Amino acid sequence: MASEIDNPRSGSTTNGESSPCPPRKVALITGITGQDGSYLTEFLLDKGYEVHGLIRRSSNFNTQRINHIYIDPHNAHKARMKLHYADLTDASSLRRWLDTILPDEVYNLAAQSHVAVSFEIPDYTADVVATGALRLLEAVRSHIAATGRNHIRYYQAGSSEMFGSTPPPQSETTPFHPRSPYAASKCAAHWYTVNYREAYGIFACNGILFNHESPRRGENFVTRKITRAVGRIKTGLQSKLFLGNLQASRDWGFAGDYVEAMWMMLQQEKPDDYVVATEDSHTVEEFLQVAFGYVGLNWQDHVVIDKRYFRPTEVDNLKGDASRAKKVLGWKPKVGFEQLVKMMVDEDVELAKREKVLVDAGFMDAQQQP
Ligand code: NDP
Ligand code: GDR
Repeated sequence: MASEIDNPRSGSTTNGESSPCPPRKVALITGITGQDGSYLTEFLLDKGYEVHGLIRRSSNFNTQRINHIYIDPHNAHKARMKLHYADLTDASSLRRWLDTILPDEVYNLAAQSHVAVSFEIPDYTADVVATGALRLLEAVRSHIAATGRNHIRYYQAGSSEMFGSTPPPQSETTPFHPRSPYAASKCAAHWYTVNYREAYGIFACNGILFNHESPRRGENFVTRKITRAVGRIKTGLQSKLFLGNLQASRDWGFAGDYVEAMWMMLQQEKPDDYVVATEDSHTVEEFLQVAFGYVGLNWQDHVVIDKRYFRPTEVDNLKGDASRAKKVLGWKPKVGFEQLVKMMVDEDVELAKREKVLVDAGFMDAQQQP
């Protein structure tokens, strides 16, 4: 699915005709196949951008979240989203695509983003999340030095996990106290980004985003794990849901709202770092209550606590203070907690109904669970 690209700076439209319009803005996104990458791509395409995504090789297709906006590159005049093979662990690929694509904006969303998994594969997590960000920043720096394209802007996907055990409310001035290899790696990426801004004058921003969810959320994050289970229990495909710590609190927003904040940061006069959050926090147990209650189920009848899902060190309480983003960017979330949970449950009930058709027809094993 990865494509050869046209040169977006050729001064002509993608169908080869000359155009009096200024050239489209060009964005380069790492992590385009992830939850945020898919929403950001839709958002930027709507704004008229040409979007280039770096995808990594996998033995199965990993483009499910963006298939609906993919246009075969053989219809090059229609395709404004293009995909290229690269990897945050491969510095040469990053520099090569920067030199070829000539982006105006670079969004670094790629990560081994699962906190619990980062305890299992800490070395790899650091390589992708910390050193990967450094590789991309260095590629941007050397690209600017070689081409003089110093208008290029860089977004780093930072995380509320960096605050770790520091009590809420957490803002841009709250000290970091990371509680996992993932969070420590995000802290390193944060400071690399600050350093490249200060040392080389690169327009680089850290978005410190609190948890954001959607029907496209990976199925092993707690919100989606719960809403998938609600759908499957409701349709009779599953009866139990195994979870870990139900007392952790998170500031959960909608991913579609949060990608707009990423873009807004790069439209400012000066680069800066911003907390993006709803300023509203709920426990995992409260999420369970809303999700199960919405379809008339009692979560206590189905949830089983499994020690396997507890982490060596937990982040107990995250609740953001997004005053700077509200004041400077004019950003505010549109989707609240209950609306978010219901949106995810609605989609997962529909998904479970489709699964049931396959199970009933003998094409799928009902025991298969995320
Ligand atoms: P996902 O896990 O859904 O997506 C991660 C993306 O990174 C995928 O496209 C994945 O590719 C890609 N990726 C992983 N490893 C590599 C690699 N070595 N080289 C290139 N690409 C790679 O994450 P989200 O969309 O939820 O999050 C986006 C970013 O924001 C991440 O950096 C995450 O850490 C950060 N973040 C997320 C928050 C959230 O609540 N969602 C909150 C704060 C920060 P593949 O599809 O092949 O696996
Ligand atoms: P988080 O999200 O660690 O906040 O990181 P996750 O949904 O994995 O966990 C949230 C809380 O739920 C508790 N929990 C469980 N978590 C999972 N995954 N599975 C379970 O069965 C389970 N039971 C209880 C966890 O202990 C935790 O307290 C997400 C990721 O998107 C990061 O990349 C991002 O940086 C942060 O959000 C902000």
